[in-house]
Amino acid sequence: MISVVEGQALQAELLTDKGNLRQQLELAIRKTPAIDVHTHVHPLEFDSLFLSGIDDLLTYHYLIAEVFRSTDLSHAQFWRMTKLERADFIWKTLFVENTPLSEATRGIVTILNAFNLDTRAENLAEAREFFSSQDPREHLDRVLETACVSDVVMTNDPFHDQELVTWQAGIEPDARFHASLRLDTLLNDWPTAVDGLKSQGFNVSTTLNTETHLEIRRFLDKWILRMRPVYMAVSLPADFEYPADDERTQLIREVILPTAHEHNLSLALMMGVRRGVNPALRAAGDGLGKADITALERICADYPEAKFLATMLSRENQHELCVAARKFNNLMPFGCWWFLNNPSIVSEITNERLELIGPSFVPQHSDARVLEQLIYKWQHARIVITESLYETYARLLDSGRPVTSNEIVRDVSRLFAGNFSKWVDFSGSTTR
Ligand code: HDL
Ligand code: ZN
Repeated sequence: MISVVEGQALQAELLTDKGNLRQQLELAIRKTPAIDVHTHVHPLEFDSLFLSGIDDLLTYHYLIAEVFRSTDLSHAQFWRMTKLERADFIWKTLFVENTPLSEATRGIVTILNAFNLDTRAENLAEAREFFSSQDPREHLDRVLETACVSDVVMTNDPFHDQELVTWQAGIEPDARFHASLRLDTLLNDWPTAVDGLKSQGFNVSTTLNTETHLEIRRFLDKWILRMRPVYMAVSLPADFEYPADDERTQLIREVILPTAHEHNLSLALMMGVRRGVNPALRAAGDGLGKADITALERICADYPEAKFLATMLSRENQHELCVAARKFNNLMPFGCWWFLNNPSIVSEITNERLELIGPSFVPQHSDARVLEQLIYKWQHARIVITESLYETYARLLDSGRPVTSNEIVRDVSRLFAGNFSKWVDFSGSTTR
C-alpha cells in the first residue's frame, strides 16, 4: 500500500481541478502494486515451465496465430522449424516486413523498449544477447518491479508431468508466486482424468460413484496440501450447461464444491472457450463462443455460501457478467481475458463494470505465459484503466462530489489487490 505519492504526503483536500485529479490518479495507478490473479508464468524452480527471453516471447501462441495471416508458409513448414527459427520468422514477418500494429506485437515492442533495446532491429541478435546475459533471479526481480506486480498467481495442473516433478520434490516456489489448482482435465476430460488419477495411485472408476467421489476428494486434498492454492480454477466451454446430466455437473456438486467448502477455497470459472477450433495451430488454435450466463447464475444461486471468481471470453458475456454480479454478491468478476485483452475492449469492460458494480471487481489479470509479458500486459492495462477511472472521477466531480488523493489510493488499491485479497483470504508474499 502506498502512503506517499512521489514524495508528497497524500493530499486530504478535495481535488476540484481535473488536471490535478488526473495527476494524482496516474501516480496512484503507477505506484500501486497489482496482484496478478491469473497467469501461466512459473518461477525458475519449475524448470521447463519457466519461460523468459525473446525467443519464448516471439513464439507466444498469440503471435503464432497472427503470423499465418501475413505469410504463405504452411503450418507444417512452420512446425518443422526450431524455436529460434520460428522466432526469427515471426520477427521478420510481423515486425520488419510489416508494422506491429496488433496488441500482441505491440506488447513485444513495449518489452524491448522497457529494456532500452532496439524496437526496429533487423534481427534478434541484440535482444538474444541481452536476455542471455541477464542473471535470471535479478531479471525476475526487475520484471516484477517494472510491471509493478507484487504477487503472481500461477496456473498449476496436477496432471502435468513438470508440475508433478516439481511439487513432489518438495520445492518451495518463489514467495511471490502462488498456486492455483487447475481442474480442466478433471472437469472437461473425465476419461483422461481417470488415467491420470490411477497413475497417481488413486483407485477411481470411469463410472462415477461414491467411492470414486471420495477418491477424487482425496486426490484434491493431497494437491491442496502440497500446493496451498489460493483458489481452484477451471476453464469451461462455450456450451457449458449447469445443471446438466453429465460427469461435470456431478463432479462440481459431489466433489469440487464440497472440497472448496472444506478448504475455504474460491472457485474460478472461466467460461466461453472453444478448444481446438483450428488444430493445425496447436496451442494457438483455440477460439471463443458466447456462453450461457444462466449456468453461472444457477451455480451462484445453488451455492450461496461458496465464493466464485468468474471471467468470460465473449465480449457480450462480460456485460451479462456485470449484471449477474449485481444479483450475486458471491460472484467476483475478474480480468479482461485473452481475446478481450485489447485496449478497446478493456476500456469497454472496465467502464461497464465501474458503471454497474462500482469498485467491487478485479479489473485485470495478465494471463502472461512468458515472464517479460508481465511488463507489457500491465503497462497497457494501467493506461486503459487510468482513462476509465479518470472519466468516472471526472463525471463524479461534475455531479458535485470531488474526491481526495486518499480516496483515489484506497479505490485503486482495492481494485488492484484488495478485492482479490479479501475474496480468497490472501496474505500475499508473506503466505509462504
Ligand atoms: O485457459 C486459459 O487459462 C487460457 O488463458 C489459455 O491458457 C490461453 O491459451 C491463454 O493463454 N490465453 O491468454
Ligand atoms: Zn489463462
